[in-house]
Amino acid sequence: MKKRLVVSNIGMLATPTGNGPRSGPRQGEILVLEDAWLAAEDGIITAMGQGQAPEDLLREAQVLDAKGSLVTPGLVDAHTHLVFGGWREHELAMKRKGVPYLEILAQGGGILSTVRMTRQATREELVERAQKALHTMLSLGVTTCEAKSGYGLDRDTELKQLQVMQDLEKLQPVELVRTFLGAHALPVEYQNDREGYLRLLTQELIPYIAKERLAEFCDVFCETGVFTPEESRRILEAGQAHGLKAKIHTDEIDALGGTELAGQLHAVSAEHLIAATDSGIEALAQGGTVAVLLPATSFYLNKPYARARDMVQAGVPVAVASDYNPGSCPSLNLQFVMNLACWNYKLSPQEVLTAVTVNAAAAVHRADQVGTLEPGKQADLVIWDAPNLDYIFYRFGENLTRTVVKNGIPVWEA
Ligand code: IZC
Ligand code: ZN
Repeated sequence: MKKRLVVSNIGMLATPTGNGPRSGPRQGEILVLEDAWLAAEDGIITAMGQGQAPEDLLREAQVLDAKGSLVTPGLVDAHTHLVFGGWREHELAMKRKGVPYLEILAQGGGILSTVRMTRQATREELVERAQKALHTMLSLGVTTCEAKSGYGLDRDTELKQLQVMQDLEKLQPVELVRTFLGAHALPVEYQNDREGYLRLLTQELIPYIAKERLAEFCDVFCETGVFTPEESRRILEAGQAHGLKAKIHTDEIDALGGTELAGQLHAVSAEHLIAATDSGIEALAQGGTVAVLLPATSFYLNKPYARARDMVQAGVPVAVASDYNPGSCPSLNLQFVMNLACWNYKLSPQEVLTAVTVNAAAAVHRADQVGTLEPGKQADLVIWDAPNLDYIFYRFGENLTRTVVKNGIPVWEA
């Protein structure tokens, strides 16, 4: 027999609609149903409507009473460095003195410090640390999460990180999307042999990871002192040739041309974009690339905020994500990220809701499955301790979820 869930007594159901990214004025168009209900069978939404939920649906259903509250799709965190071997609080004093992020990296700290810790950690230790983070994310409303490798920078540790993500899929309810980020930094062993590392990535690791289906995306950190746009092109094209879809970290600090590259390659997403220029924004619009903006990183690095309004204006679909990592964003709180997006990107609550649901789903190639509440989509949703959409942007700094549902199953309760 089918397992049925009915969410009744919804004060406001707010959701974007459709199976793809929403851009321009459509980014802010949300379907709002007041006094609503929603039904799911075997984890898939089958019906929704207004007024009392139909009697025949309520029979033999698990009923969740929303008590007049707001219901939205489950949140999608489209950019995280979830699996890492340790924190970098030892860099706090340096950061407070104003030593720049790239200088800490050039001195062998930053990403390279996390690489040392991640190489030393066992698979079990990495699973335990990431599982704890996922539990907190889930409590904050996140039901799908992208996760990047990139703290191994050698064959065994990169594979270990991706395998940890596979392990986590079986241990907890948050759905993971795996990204290979072997091009996160040049490892110390290859400091005098860039070409050797590029060959390792493009000729060995990418083909193997694609063949074993260990990742769905290939990503590169295109930045001053890290990988050039030419090197990024080589890596992403190798990924695409083997079936790994392209993502790129670009214009986080300097605009080198990585954003234009993203558009040219029709990358699924380009991420950070703090320093993006007009030509970069135009390229994203042309390429159909989702801009994944990370406002908590601007907050933490004390940097400007990406030009979100200009991107919406130019017709680029904007997603917003956490960038959870031990260096530039040691926070996984997507609700805080939503507040920042509202205040510092000047996006409306409706635009931000789209940015953390269907546009984030599009950035991880899942928009036909998650990111909206509509028949046929997965029943991933949040019942908020809030009466309407404005409320969750107006409050900040504490968790406002009441119940989180993944695939039709309540998996977290306040
Ligand atoms: O560990 O510093 N920007 N990669 C690119 C990061 C931030 C994560 C880190
Ligand atoms: Zn990142």
